[in-house]
Amino acid sequence: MENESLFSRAQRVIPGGVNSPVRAFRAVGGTPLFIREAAGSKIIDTDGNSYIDYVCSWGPMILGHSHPAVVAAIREAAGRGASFGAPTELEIGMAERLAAAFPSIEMVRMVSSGTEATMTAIRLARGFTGREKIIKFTGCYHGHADSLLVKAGSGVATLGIPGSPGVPRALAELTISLPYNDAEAVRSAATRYGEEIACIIVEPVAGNMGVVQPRDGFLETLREVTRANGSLLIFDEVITGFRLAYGGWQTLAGILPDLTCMGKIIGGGLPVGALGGRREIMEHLAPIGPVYQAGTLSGNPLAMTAGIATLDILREKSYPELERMTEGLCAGFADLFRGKGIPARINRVGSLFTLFFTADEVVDFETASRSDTTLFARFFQGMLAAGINLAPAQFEAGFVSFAHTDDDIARTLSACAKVLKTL
Ligand code: HOZ
Repeated sequence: MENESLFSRAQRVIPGGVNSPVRAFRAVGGTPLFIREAAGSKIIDTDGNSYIDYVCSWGPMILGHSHPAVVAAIREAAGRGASFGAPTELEIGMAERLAAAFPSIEMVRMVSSGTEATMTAIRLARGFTGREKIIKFTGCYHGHADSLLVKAGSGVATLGIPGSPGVPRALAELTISLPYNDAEAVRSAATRYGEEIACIIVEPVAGNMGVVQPRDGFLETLREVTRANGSLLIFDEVITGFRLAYGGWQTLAGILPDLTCMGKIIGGGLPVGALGGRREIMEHLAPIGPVYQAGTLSGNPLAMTAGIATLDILREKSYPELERMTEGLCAGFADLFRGKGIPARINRVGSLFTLFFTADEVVDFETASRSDTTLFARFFQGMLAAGINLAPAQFEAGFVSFAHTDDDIARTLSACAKVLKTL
């Protein structure tokens, strides 16, 4: 078995055998798939097994894997040089597209990952306001910068590391974590800390505790409170950007943050991140302003090319069609679980979904944590054996792409029906 031998080999030279913890399958057991190639809605592992893929590289592959136009654009750009450490016209094209798609963005700084985007956003908010405390929400994950690794979601929640060793206590104490969707908690924190708060950062639709939709009024409260006390509102749209609409959740909801963090889709599968916002704030970044940030691979020409090719195709796509497909999948899951009498809650927003193994409504990390993660692991393994690749942890989102077909959905539901008989 090639996967197993690669995993043993990997563990000798890479901590846990992986370069990002959730991939190690710790939450579900077994051997991670080592991927050989992928096309459309399918990934193929090194043993030659093909899977319908609902991870989609954790979001970026919204057009499906190896989209021919994106591949051609990358090939062509690679022939002109992989990195220059100097500006290119591509970066302007990307910034213009982002500014046009996000109503709150006037200026953009490209970076190389979502973590870099949120880390820079926090530094900028602190530099702009001259304040140090930040508010985040328990179970939201904004990458692994020190200030943000407090009661975080995704792998941090999966592995049960609420505050990571290595994060200085003095820094962690500046991060206040509140329950997601709890407007009252936000109001009382604002009353208590008021003008000490530099910013509130939030996933406008949470994806890293599993998918959780913001309650009516929650994001509006964040906007109101930050405006009243002079702090900045940061939307982390790394997952939601170009996933739910051409633009972000803000495009749909009409709530405009001061800063927006992006990543994933805007790199078309290549490493990328971006930070955007109002000119008066963005101009606090070096070289105009004093808030320092830099990167050798920032605005990398291959990443810009893949991102621009992806965005230009996406602009012509029908998001309602993607949503229809995902709705069909989730309705099918719900019927099957109901039919078997297995408690499940399926949260879906657009083409993002999570199947929680709990009878209770999931509105925040506390309710997400009530899921039966042992049952989730058995379900995951059953689905994988049946050729369906779901995220290997309960506190993650599933992703449907434009390459998924009705046949993929039907095959997924038929696999699910068989797996449920074994649970
Ligand atoms: N933190 C990512 C999920 N929310 C996982 C990234 C990866 O393993 O590629």
